[in-house]
Amino acid sequence: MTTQITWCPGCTNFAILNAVKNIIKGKEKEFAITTGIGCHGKIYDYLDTSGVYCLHGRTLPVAFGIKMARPELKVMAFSGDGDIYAEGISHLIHMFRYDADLTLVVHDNRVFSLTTGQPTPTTEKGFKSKASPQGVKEKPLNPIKLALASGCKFVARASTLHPQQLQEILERAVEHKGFSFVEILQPCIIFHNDSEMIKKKAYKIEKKLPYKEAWEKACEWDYDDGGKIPIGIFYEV
Ligand SMILES: Cc1ncc(C[n+]2csc(CCOP(=O)(O)OP(=O)(O)O)c2C)c(N)n1
Ligand code: SF4
Repeated sequence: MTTQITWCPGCTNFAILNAVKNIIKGKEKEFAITTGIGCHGKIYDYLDTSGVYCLHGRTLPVAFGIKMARPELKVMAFSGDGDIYAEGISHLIHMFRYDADLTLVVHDNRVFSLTTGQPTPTTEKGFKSKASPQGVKEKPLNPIKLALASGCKFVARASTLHPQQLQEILERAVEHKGFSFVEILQPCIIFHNDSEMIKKKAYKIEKKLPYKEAWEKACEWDYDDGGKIPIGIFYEV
């Protein structure tokens, strides 16, 4: 049973919800989902599938447990950037190594949105908020580089501003045998609206890349100023 939607009107999470709905439509019983805690986690309430609404940062170990117990299910884990790159980072690195057959979907809005906009590991330097009044001092984490360096065999970046491509990437990720990692740029229109910057800088990855070129592409944009933003599948083996 689905519940009343409490995302802000116009929230870019709707693009992810629509893509996932299209993918699982008519096959709801073949899927199980897990989520972290945050705005992203509400996707659990809006999909008609079985699953677990997990503790903050723990979407992956629970998804892994479901996959071990019910290997015939397609398992999708949802997370926010705060959820997986801060609280859940150790699970993520080990999941890259374990290569369990499940898909991680990261709604990366580059802030902790549900708790009103504190910076996360992917927030750019200089970002001011109630929790960082003098601006963020640290260089952001580049999750694409982390995935490639950790041996992940399906590494992709999508964007809610490119919904058709987003759905295609998610479809490929779900079909992939092994762990698939989809980092989605999902601007929070209330606390971190970088939609214009993404629109201006995004371009599509057109061809399959060998590892070295995937790494070079991942380095083009380090979640800070400068650089074009490649969107697509960086690496797939
Ligand atoms: C262990 C723990 N620490 C902190 C919180 C408070 N908390 C709830 S939601 C949230 C922010 C989630 O941010 P993110 O994962 O980026 O998801 P978003 O809301 O941006 O989708 C935090 C810090 C919590 N629920 N549990
Ligand atoms: S706070 Fe941001 S991410 Fe959360 S529902 Fe509103 S627009 Fe969406």
